[in-house]
Amino acid sequence: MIKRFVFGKAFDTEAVKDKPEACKEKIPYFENAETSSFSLEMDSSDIVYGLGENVRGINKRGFIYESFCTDQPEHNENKSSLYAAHNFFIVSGNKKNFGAFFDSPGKVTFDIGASSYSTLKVSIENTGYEIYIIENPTLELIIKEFRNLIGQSYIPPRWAFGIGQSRWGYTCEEDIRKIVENYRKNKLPLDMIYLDIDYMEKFKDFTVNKKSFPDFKNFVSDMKKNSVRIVPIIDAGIKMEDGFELYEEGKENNYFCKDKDGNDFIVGVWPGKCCLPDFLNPEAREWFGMKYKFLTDQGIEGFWNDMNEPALFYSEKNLEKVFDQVKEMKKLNIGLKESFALKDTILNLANNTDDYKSFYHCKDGKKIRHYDVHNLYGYNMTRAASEAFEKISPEKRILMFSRSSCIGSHRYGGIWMGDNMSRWQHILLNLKMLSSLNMCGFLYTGADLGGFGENTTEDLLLRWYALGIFMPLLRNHSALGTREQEPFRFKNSIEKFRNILNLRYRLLPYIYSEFMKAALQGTMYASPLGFIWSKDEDARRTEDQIMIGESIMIAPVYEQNATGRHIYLPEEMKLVKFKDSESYEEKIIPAGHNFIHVALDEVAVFIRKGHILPLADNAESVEKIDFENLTTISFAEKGARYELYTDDGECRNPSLSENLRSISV
Ligand code: MIG
Repeated sequence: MIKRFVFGKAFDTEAVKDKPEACKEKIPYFENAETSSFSLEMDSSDIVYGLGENVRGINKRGFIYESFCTDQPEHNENKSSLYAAHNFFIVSGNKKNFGAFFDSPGKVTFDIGASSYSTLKVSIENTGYEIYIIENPTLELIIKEFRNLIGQSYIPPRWAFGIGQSRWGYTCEEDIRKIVENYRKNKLPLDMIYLDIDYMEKFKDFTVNKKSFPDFKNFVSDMKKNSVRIVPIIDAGIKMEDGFELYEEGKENNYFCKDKDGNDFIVGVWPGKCCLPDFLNPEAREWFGMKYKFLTDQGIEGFWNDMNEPALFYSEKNLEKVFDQVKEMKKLNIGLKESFALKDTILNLANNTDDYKSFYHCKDGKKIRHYDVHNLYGYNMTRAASEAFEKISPEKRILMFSRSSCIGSHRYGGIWMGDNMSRWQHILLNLKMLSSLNMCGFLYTGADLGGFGENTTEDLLLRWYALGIFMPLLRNHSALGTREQEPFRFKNSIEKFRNILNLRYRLLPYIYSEFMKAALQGTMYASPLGFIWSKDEDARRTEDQIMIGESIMIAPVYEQNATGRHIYLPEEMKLVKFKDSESYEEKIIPAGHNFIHVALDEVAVFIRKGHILPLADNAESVEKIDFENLTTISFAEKGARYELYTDDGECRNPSLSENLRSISV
């Protein structure tokens, strides 16, 4: 059951489409002693799930999280905000089992037992907001009801479940042709190559650099003949440049965010000085969205939206101030205090709170301060694209995922997990994030495999793929200046990589099927063990294993030089160790605590009792997968069945019931 509580006059985030009647009674569970602050007492049995894209555990207890979308490249334990605002959590324990969604577009702070381990306190900065409380006997039902409330998750085209290769540093056609050639030559499957900012002309959105891509349309079509889709990046900031059509149109029609005096607000991002499209203004949204057509007209079928927190290197006004301050400081004898002050002055240039407080949106003729609706920016950029895609491509799905997001934008696109680093701890972080994101409606998601920042190593990349092949969005991406990390760079291990990557395509019918069921039924694609074995205390406390769909559990190795790992099985399961994509070992593992060996070139999967894992043959791209002739590995009696979802992979309104097919053993 869902109850809606309204406080003050809330800005409509449109996270919820059909709002239930507001309740007049007092909000349950929480004490609302101070204005805009809600607290509740937790006992030792309470686990707090949710909050989507954040650091730390599946159980969020013991830290303060802040919803304020931030370009945060350090995904460390001490970071309260990443790129998203996912204000939904579940408290689950002996005496409580409910979900809570704090629908507010501004800053919200979740002190989940940090200040006091037994107190959960939510503080909302805005005075108007809505809260939804969802009560149900099971976690699965809470999720279903919440997901039904916020609407169906975004569904990408099926080819977007293939393998993608990306790198900030591919600049021209030849770079990309070489990458594709290497993939194909080494028999590594591939479906997508991503274009980062260097494909543009001077980092201008909706332009293609003619020198590096003399015939872009032809290039895109060539790649597609080889079953490779080109997926370009789009940035939030628009370069201020006289004569640049996008800029001129935005300026002329007042489609940009304004300062307090009504002038275009000027910020610095990649192209230098930029203006920010006002994505909260429906007209501006439509205008920006239709610009994607410049690229779809050239055969592009997918995009990623970046820097849309929005990330600001500086604002023009603040930059002037900082230059003055630094000049002043020149006169000082720079000692301890002054040296810190100098550093802070410079560091505060980027993503400055005062800057977020000094520009405005316009909606329905009303001026709205950006800071108060900050978390809706990336959301509405994604929405701009998605709404346009319905017109541009009414029959076929278009791939869209974003860096910044907020509950609501899960209907319009997926997200990637942002700028992680080539660190072992990030494998585990990405695993935990995956299930937390599913709770909040984000299903099409994945991490930069190998790590975005810093230099990867062969073993790290192999282990990361062993998790990544289960993520709906599977992309190897890295930053400019870091070690090149395409699988074929590791000459002595190409076969190992080939085996792991091939396995993705063998698993793809299952992954797609489970993804589609989760999207169409509002369920989890990747879920914590506690969601299934909710009475099993060890299962509830397991933070490094997750279920992928109904049939399998994964337990990736995330420590360097480990030969295997500890696992906990709530019940007897069948371990399948894939050695290469064709041969595997099977073994029944009893319930309880176990240690299993998993070599660097193996992938371990646990099949749940009574369940079936369907597998396709190897294929070099998604379109070459034979979805008709599947084999199975099962841990089930004769007669057991698996309902496989298949469709044409592109239709916009897929139906669950019409696309299920029984596979039995
Ligand atoms: O400030 O476009 O997260 O994936 O490669 C960096 C360059 C801007 C951040 C994205 C990353 C991308 C990079 N971008």
